[in-house]
Amino acid sequence: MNNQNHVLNCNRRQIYKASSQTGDYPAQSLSPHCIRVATISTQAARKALSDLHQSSGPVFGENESEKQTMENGISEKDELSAFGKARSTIKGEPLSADDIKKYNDFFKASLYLAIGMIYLQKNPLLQEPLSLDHIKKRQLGHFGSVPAQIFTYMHFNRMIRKYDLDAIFISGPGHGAPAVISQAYLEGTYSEVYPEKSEDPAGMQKLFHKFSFPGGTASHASPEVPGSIHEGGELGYSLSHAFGAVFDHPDLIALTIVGDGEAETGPLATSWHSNKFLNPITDGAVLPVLNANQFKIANPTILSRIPQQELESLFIGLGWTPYFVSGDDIESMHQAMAATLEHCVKEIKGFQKQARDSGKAFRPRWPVVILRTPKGWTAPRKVDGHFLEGYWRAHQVPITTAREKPEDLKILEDWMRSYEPERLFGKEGKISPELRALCPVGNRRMSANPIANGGLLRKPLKMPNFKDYALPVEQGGAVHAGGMVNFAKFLRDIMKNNPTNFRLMGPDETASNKLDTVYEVTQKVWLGEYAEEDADGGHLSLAGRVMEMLSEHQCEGWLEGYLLTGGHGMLSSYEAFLHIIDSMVNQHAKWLEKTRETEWRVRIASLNVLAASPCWRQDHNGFSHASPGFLEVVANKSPEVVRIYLPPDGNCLLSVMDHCFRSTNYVNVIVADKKENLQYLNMDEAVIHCTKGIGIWPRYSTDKGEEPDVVMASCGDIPTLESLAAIDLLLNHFPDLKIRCVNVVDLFKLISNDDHPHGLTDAEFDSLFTADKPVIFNFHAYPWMIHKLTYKRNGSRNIHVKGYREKGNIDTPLKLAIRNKADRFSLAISAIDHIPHLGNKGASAREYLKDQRISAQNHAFETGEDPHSVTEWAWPHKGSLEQAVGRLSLKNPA
Ligand SMILES: Cc1ncc(C[n+]2csc(CCOP(=O)(O)OP(=O)(O)O)c2C)c(N)n1
Ligand SMILES: [Mg+2]
Repeated sequence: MNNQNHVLNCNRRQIYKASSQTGDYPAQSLSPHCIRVATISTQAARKALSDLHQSSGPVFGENESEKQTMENGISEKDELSAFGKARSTIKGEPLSADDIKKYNDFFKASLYLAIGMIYLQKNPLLQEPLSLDHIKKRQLGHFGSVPAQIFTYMHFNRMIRKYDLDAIFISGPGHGAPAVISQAYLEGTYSEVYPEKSEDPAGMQKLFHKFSFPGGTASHASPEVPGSIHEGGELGYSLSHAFGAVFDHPDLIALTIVGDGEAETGPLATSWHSNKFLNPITDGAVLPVLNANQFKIANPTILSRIPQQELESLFIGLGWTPYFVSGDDIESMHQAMAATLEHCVKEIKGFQKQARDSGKAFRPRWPVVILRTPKGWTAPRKVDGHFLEGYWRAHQVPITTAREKPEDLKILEDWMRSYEPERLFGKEGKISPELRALCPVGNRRMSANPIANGGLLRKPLKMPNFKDYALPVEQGGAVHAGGMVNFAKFLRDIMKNNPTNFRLMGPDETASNKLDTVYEVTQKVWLGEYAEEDADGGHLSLAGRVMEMLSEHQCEGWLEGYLLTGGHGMLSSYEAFLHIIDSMVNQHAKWLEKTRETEWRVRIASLNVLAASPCWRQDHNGFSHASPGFLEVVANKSPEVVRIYLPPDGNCLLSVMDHCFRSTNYVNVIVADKKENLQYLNMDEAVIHCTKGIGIWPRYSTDKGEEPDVVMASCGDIPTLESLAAIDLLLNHFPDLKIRCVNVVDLFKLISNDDHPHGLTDAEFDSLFTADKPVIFNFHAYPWMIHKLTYKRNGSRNIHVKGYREKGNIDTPLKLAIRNKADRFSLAISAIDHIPHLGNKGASAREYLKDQRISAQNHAFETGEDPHSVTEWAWPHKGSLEQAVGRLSLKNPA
């Protein structure tokens, strides 16, 4: 029987046995051709599933008395237990008795530090009997997640040393920060970065005291934690960050703890599919360790309460090879974990070698470890008659009554002493050189890996000159062009110039957002199966710089991970569905804000989010696709890290994007329509306008050197169009009106300079908007946002904002604007209403404009289109001043 047939005829369990016994890895014995490998793997998975169906036994808890004994002699119920001697898919005892002793000591030392961080403010080595004075008044932190994270981290250190691996650690349940901090401390990195937390009793006391304490360290794997790129405060993004980190870092392994609670979140649940986007030649690998510690804050977790075979099948279905390690017996668990991680590392290396030697990328069934350990492993099993270890009560501070009950203080002390701090740290408060030797050295320490301080690796992009892509605009307001299609050429050349450090993410919308010109230089990475039709414009490839998965979460998470490890990129998405990642962008902005206070963190490339397909052009999709509220979420973040740009036309879009791609440590949100629109500024004018961020447009103004009667302001491409059309309407009726046209590109120009570094001073603001004249402001998003930004300004009461008011359906563009009172007629009417001296003189014009508005609506209802006069509207050929003078002379011939 040849190797392929052998694999075809095995079920999963047999494959494990064969591979663990022979040290052979299934993929190495398979054809290197990717499609063939995928087919074989699929068949193996189908076989496993059909075995499962035939053997469907009782569901856990359904039939407790009837203990079903399985192939391995373990009952199904026992298999789900986190207790007992180690049970593992991979057998083997790679550790000597001496190794085990050392690993056990290291485990205890790290656990002691973790529990010390939660409780102690004095007596760090328990050299004195524990008293209330030694315990923090307010104990904060989480223990439940800690032991398994420490256990995994330290066992992977053995792999790093043995195979000289380049690795980082991602803590999915980041609330287990005591795990990563204690490891960084034991590796020496923590004291190098924070010298006051030295490796001696005084430094240890500071480490403990300042953990989760005002002015101290966060209780999550926040930016202050060396080696972290993932805070894990908001659960769900560990795997997508991990994948983002390994893209284009072919030697990197991201060891990633996934909480079994975290695994229930939408983003995490779908992130397992990231394996279909990872190229084993050019990318590194992610080794996920699902910590099935059985509980969340106060509930069991789903994945720990389904039969093991079901869980195994789930992972097979997701394209992974699951390896179980279950139990709490420390000695056997050390052996099982050591053997399993070694097997996984060899498997990863084997797959990579196969792909790299052959030059043929394929999708291996990457390994995943499912680590079933008790939550709060090594804590007392019961306190005050309640379960602690192995139950959700271990989630946060495990014993909360130590200050109130002397007997509980004693339990705490006994528990802490069980980790033997005096023996392991000695009087000097430092672990022995033998224990330290378990850690890698220098940058191989996961806490010191420069990749986790991505700014160190970031190289500025090789940027083409954006002016070379200028749209010719000889006559402002008269030329129609596709600004987005044009920007795509610039983007294409950025991607061409930067083939290994720029990625474009999109939830199936790159083409829809008119960015598909990039496919001239790169394709969409796709490690799934291929079909005949894909050759017909599918743009799929085993290697490509565009990443499309219909999950805004994955696109955003990948991009964040990529930026945090030195890359550059952009996410384009329909504006409305950016709300799906409100929370992720929120968290990333918080991360950036914190890194500003973390001096050793080097600035990373900005997160560029292009909100395309905006609310004003949703003629075919309708109401569901019109939601411009993402801007508000972003605007609430720290002003130091967020920027919002609304370029009014194609040349401004180029100028803005050039700026964003060069910037660092920001979240840049850029809003731009993808359709053909009027162009207003030539490239030189656009550069000046975008540099200022806000300005008067003289070509569309009639107030030169005089007090304006009204300021017609706009922000956003479509709102600018309607505002200019409104100016034209007004001048048709009132040729001698002094109108000032102001356009805003950089939204934060509006806010006070006390509140945002881009904000105008009051004097600057007044000189543009006046302190006393009416301002009719047409805004892209919800109108209240402009009121919020300008409420402190002198003339704030005179600012009348139009914008998206949550009205819509299948509308023509003008009809949609009318519904929201942001159309040219409504804007002109509003101007008439607010210009005091027009008074009754405005009545006939007002009536005329109302009539026009009704006719335009009727036209839309009857024909499904806007009137020609609207769709073909262009700014009259002369500048507005000359135009007005011309109209005046027609009205009053000399
Ligand atoms: C998205 C999100 N929802 C809710 C929470 C609140 N929360 C913090 S920890 C936790 C339970 C986590 O359980 P698990 O992932 O199993 O981690 P463990 O502590 O067991 O390692 C929850 C619900 C959160 N941090 N993030
Ligand atoms: Mg859990």
